[in-house]
Amino acid sequence: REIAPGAVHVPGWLTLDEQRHLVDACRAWAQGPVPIRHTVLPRGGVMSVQTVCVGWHWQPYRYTRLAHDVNGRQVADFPGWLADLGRRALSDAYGPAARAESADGGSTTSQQYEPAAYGPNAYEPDTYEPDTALINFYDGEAKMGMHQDKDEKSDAPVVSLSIGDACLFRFGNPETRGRPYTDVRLASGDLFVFGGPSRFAYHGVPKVYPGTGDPATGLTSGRLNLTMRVTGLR
Ligand code: MD5
Ligand code: FE
Repeated sequence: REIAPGAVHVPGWLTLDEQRHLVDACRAWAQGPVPIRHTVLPRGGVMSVQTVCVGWHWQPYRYTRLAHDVNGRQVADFPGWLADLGRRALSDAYGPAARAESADGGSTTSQQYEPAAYGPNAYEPDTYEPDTALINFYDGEAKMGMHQDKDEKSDAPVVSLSIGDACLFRFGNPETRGRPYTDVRLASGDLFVFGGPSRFAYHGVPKVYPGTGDPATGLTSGRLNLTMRVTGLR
């Protein structure tokens, strides 16, 4: 499950109920106050992915309170329940049990674990205060090229939740857009946390696998990805 130091994949982390709740919330955010849209990049390119933001609005390549590039309105507030979910995600991915597990090969008897390894916030689930979420919707053809997420002025971890169709997720390295990288299939309900040395790694989504989602989530086609971040802004 630890793909690289600080990069932890937890398959099937969300229950079906939690996935349904997130789909409902994302559907509401997609309607407004700032509707979901294909982001237009500064050089005129249009992203195939559709994005809606909560807390802070991401307009490439900065965060603002108002969506100047869409309708000028303020995005929805970042809800407390979502921050709680983010803290639970960090604690499950990085917490004592997870650390004991990776340290002693899965035995739960070990109570010895390394304290926070990768800087302030990284492995301190209780103090994690995400203030923005980017919600990406991928139809069957959408993809995301290899990039780094470096518009946040914080090195706190990013929590990523996937719902709906599975995808091919390409986890690279912090140095180059190219190899070496590790390909991981992300399915509905999966959690991925990127912290420590993996926080600024290149990554992308080369393809979505249409028809692989469970309609019981409430999403009948496409892939939803919600990432929580700390902008470091105020
Ligand atoms: C997605 N979203 O599946 C991905 C999941 C984005 C984006 O890439 O920028 O909206 S987030 C994956 C991620 C975030 C932060 C750091 C790293 C990966 N990483 O270091 O690999 O729609
Ligand atoms: Fe990204």
